[in-house]
Amino acid sequence: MHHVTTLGEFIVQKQEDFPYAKGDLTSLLSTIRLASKVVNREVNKAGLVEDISGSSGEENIQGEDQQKLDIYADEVFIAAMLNRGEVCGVGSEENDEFIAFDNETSKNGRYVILMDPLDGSSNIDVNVSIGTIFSIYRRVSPVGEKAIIDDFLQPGTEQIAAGYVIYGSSTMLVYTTGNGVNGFTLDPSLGTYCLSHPNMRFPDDGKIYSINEGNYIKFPEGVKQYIKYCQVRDEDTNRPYTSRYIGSLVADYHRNMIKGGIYIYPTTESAPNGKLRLLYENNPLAFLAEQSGGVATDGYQRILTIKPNDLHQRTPLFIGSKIMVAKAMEFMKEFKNSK
Ligand code: AHM
Ligand code: MG
Repeated sequence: MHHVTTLGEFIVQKQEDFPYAKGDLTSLLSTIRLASKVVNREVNKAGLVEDISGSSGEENIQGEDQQKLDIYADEVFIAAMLNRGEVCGVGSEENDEFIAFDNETSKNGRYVILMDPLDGSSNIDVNVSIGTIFSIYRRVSPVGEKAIIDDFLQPGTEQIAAGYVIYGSSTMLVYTTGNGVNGFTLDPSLGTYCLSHPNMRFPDDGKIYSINEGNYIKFPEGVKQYIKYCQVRDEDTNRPYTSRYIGSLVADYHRNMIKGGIYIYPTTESAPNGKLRLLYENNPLAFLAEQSGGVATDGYQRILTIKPNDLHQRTPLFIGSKIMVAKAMEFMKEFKNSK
């Protein structure tokens, strides 16, 4: 049998690279690994078991329908964090306020985590890929006390680690601690994540553009012009490009990071800040993109330097291969003042 590096081994090896670190980030990554397997088990049963599919009948703070699996995943991750004590608080797309853990072990946790426990959840009931996205920061409040809002409202440049789990045709966990991006595929027969995609690199250029073109008439002029550019034939630049849109950010991002491409969720007339959330979706994916050689902006500026002022803040997202994002930003600049 050839040697396979498991995620557990890999996390420990990386800990050995930082002999003076206390090891709690290592344990936190192990907590995420474990919780993701629990969620994966339920995701794989969607369609078979009545009580996990479909709408819960509740709405989140953004007025969006919550699926039963959204809530289940949220509870699993929060319970895992609470029980293991590495983090002092959790901010989740599914909860109006952040949760500050109130037990002694957690109050001594040095990290906070922000997450979208189940992204792309409208795809659950139709057996299309969905994901979990997470982002880890060092707290700014004193260790030993309860977490405060400032622990969560840090710019993305302060992230210590970020990643996602994609529940796709196979389940993968992809993460960075600021030293490149590595991907692990879950071997379902062993229940173990194995290093399958070491040192993932975003191709500098690509042929795929991903955007919900149903919203076309509501897009800013720069985006409309960029879409036209993608569709025009030009052999030198490999156009026309291919349009691919799953509607699960994690899955669209993952494909583009492997094949080369751009994902855009711009502002629209009805969503003046776009749809996606800075803290739960855009920052973690921006960190992964930059760590793999890609780029992430809001159309004009780097996502990671935006200073958040609200837990559920939204920003537009232009993320992907650097040549493609640069071109889209040229159009945004050129047509900035067009109606
Ligand atoms: P969610 O967090 O409520 O699942 O919403 C985020 C999802 C992304 O995964 C996806 O890229 C986007 O919403 C799709 O939105 P739209 O249907 O407007 O294209
Ligand atoms: Mg989401």
